[in-house]
Amino acid sequence: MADQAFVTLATNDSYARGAMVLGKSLRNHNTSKKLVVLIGPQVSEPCQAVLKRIYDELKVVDVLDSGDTAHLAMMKRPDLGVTFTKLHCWTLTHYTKCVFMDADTMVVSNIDELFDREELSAAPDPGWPDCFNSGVFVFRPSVETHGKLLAFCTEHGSFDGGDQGVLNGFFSDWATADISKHLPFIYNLSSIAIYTYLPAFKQYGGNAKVVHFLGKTKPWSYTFDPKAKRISGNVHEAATHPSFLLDWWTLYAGSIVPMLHQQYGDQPFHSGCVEGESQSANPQQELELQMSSEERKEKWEQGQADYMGQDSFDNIKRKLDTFLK
Ligand SMILES: *[C@@H]1O[C@H](CO)[C@@H](O)[C@H](O)[C@H]1NC(C)=O
Ligand SMILES: *[C@@H]1O[C@H](CO)[C@@H](O)[C@H](O)[C@H]1NC(C)=O
Ligand SMILES: *[C@@H]1O[C@H](CO)[C@@H](O)[C@H](O)[C@H]1NC(C)=O
Ligand SMILES: [Mn+2]
Repeated sequence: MADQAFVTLATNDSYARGAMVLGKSLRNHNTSKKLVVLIGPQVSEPCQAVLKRIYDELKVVDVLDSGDTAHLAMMKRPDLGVTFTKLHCWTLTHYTKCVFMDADTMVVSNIDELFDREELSAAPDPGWPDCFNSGVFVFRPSVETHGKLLAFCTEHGSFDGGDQGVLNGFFSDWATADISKHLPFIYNLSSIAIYTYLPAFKQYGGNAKVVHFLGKTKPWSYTFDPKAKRISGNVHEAATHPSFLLDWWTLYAGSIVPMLHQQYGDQPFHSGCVEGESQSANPQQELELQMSSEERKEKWEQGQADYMGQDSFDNIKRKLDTFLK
């Protein structure tokens, strides 16, 4: 459908990598919708070129440069800069309905059925389930709504300093008014939720549709050895979403990095992929080796064991076997 679109936002080259993977994951699952990426003016030429190959439409949003109500709102609330850029999605009025997705999400199945929902549909935030999570939401572009959102921002600010606070304040009847606007949690399957409610993940996790890489460390902050299929970096965070993180990197290394190479040509750039030897030169960085036993114990006690990796049943059994012998 030409008048419906998935929309994402990339403010810089790091988030642009997330947007590339998200767009590719939507394409790979045969979406019939248009794909739109909003970018900040900092996104480099080669990254813009790759985004243009994946997305139908790329729009540079420079709130500082717009000279309109968004700029005025921004001058009153400079702290909400990225939020104003995100709210810009309401101005895409050549579409009648859109689904916004954060650049740190990835789809693992076709989710075009989300377009059957109405504004504002979103999934509950696991941290505070009477709030919706603003990483994935259904909306209707409208200049009028955009204006009201900007006015709301300047008057009330954001209770969490970001777009989720603004949107929950504005669409404040979400929790109570219409249950059809509550997306099932599988649309915001945070890796964290897997560990806080493991029995539910075992029951429903196979139906995951969207993975949202929450937390400070984003998939693109790690490095990856494509040959060994090994991720290295900050294990504190990596341990909470090992298999989805590997899916992200497999897609990125296989489909995105070749496009980046074509666009950068002879210019060097940071792909995040490493050769085998630099990996073994720095074994401390390897995923399984980095967490100290105290940190692991703490994670266990918080119910956040690394069930799929270091604390998997096979590893525990092996350890028990050595004691028994
Ligand atoms: C890129 O943008 C994100 C979100 O706007 C921000 O949190 C992050 O610090 C930026 N990264 C860099 C390297 O500038
Ligand atoms: C997408 O469509 C192609 C071509 O019709 C098909 O081969 C492929 O299996 C589809 N992919 C998915 C995930 O359904
Ligand atoms: C998903 O859940 C996390 C917490 O696990 C929350 O912080 C985030 O905002 C939620 N995102 C979406 C899209 O629901
Ligand atoms: Mn996010």
